[in-house]
Amino acid sequence: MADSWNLQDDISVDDPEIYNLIKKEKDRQRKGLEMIASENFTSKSVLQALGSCLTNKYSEGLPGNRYYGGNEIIDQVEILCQKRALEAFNLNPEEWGVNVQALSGSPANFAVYTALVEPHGRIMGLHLPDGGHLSHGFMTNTKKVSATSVYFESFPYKLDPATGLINYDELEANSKMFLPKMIIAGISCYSRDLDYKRFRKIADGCGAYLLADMAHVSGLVAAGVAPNPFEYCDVVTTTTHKTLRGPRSGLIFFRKGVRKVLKNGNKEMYDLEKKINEAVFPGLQGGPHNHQIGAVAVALKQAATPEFKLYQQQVVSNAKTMCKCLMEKGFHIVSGGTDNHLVLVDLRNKGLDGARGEYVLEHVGVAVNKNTCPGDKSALKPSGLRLGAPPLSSRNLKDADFVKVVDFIDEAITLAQEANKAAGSLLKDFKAKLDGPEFKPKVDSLKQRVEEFAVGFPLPGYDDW
Ligand code: DSN
Repeated sequence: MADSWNLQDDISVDDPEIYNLIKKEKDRQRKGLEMIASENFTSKSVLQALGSCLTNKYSEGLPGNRYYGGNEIIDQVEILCQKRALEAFNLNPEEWGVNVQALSGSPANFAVYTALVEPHGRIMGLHLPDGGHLSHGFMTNTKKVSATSVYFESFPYKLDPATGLINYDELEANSKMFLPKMIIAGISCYSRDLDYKRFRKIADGCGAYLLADMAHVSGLVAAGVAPNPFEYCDVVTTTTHKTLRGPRSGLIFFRKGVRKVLKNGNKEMYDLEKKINEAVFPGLQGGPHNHQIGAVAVALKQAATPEFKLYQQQVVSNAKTMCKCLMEKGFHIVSGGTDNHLVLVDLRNKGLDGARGEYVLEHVGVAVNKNTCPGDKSALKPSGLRLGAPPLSSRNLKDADFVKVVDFIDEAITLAQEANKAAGSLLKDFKAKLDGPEFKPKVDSLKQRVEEFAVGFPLPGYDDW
């Protein structure tokens, strides 16, 4: 016993309630098919770093300049994490720096706005119902939903509903009138590559900073299978737990050195580093989460390996196979395809909406999320489903396995269509019908087959719990 509180140093004894809930969640993850596009299964080494003594230490400040003593080892952890972050994206430390202390993606974005946009300054991000993220400034006509829209003035850009692609022309025209201080090139649900070069031209046309929020695609970027935002952007943020396959955390990359050469030959220098570092701490956060920083460092080491590149290539291949199979089965795919790790399915031609699709899939052990599609009137009543390939690719599913996964999805959606026809228009009647005697046996049988299939693919992480 290493603890004077009569603890047994074994969670199963010290806290059986939480232990059993963790076991149940592990079982759910193992027996189901996780297809949330923003999730992944991280490695055991990352989990080991997360569960380490690094969590015990306060270290406000930056390496070499802390407000607390005893940080000589923590400094080394953070410096190594910074070094690996720059290496993972092939960045020259003379041209780019990185802050690794942001607790996750939304705090990272808010820190960037706090640093570079004055209170109530203007920003433009992709509209949330069109595939943008809350933290890019989402608000409705009745509510400023995200703090970003409370403290900054946000004007969204949108998709062309006919093509499902970003309407860059409209963004350009609106940016010339709105004159934002910052344009955000980033997505939460958009299956096509972003045209960072075009974003740069638009930002230059209105004198804005260009921020890429590459959270969804950062693993693909590190592996060179998605366009590289660093070529064109001033600042790049990312979470570390999506395609990057690390722990939950956030990174902020910022440019250093010459911003532009003026007409008179003088150089305008970037001044982002101090502003961004100070916005993170002391501006918005206290002590960094050192266990996360250590675990991010572990993930970034993995991201520099040839195996990681192969994994990301497989993620994209799996997403494309999933997309093709869905289309062959009559599903409508927004934008007509995918370039990355996700597929957005519009269920309107199936007579269903996202809530019904998500419900039936959850009941057969397939985890997805309902998502808005172009033309949806409300973010609260989305027509589609977002399906992602990263988590199942981490369980080593290949293209042929995704063909089978689509068969399961199609079978579930067909059940939902039948239940919906029999139920009438209310969601609660649909749920009752699906859970009732006519459909429950069919749902349970499909869940059983999904489970038998899923357990054939081991989960990364701890084997014992
Ligand atoms: N929940 C993540 C996503 O799905 O994009 C980010 O907030």
